[in-house]
Amino acid sequence: MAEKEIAVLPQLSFGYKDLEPILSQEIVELHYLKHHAGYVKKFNEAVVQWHEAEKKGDTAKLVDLQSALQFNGGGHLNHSFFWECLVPKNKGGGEGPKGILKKALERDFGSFEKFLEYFHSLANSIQGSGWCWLVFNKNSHHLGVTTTQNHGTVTALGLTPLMVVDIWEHAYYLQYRNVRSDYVAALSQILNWDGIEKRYEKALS
Ligand code: MN3
Repeated sequence: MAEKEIAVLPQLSFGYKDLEPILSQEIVELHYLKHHAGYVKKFNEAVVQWHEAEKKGDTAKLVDLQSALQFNGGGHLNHSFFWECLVPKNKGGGEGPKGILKKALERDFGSFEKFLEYFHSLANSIQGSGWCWLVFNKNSHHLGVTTTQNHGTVTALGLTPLMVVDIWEHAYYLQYRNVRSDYVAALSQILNWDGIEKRYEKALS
């Protein structure tokens, strides 16, 4: 065993029920306690195997472990970030950005509403499972919307993540069935724009 597990399931800043009616308690509980916790467990197991293979000098095993590390580690990081992007409706969820992020969204997308429209269209266009992101590009100094497949991360693409939405069926199927677009539209009502704006300010500094 490794001395200490590297990935740890983070505390949520809200209760399982607090995102209702947008996300049911059942969805949040399963998503957090089964799916996210599962990625944490499998990532930590892969790290232990990595250390064993390293000790043995087993190159083939090290190479084979790459995809488990990326998939489960990306799953853990992306879910941790997703939870941070959410806040209950009665605590400011969905209230759009007010300061410099509002101006930047207007500059890069025309308006906050047009940004949401574009974000929703890309989220709805993902084939299979993935994530839809609002990112900041430090080279161009512009905001962008991008998607990753499975548990791909945007840091791997050199982008700074500002906000993400989970577009795996497990994120919505129990409540929204096959109508992903309803889930994506409803989720806008619990996005934590205060936090997203703070992240943008930090990315600029
Ligand atoms: Mn998920």
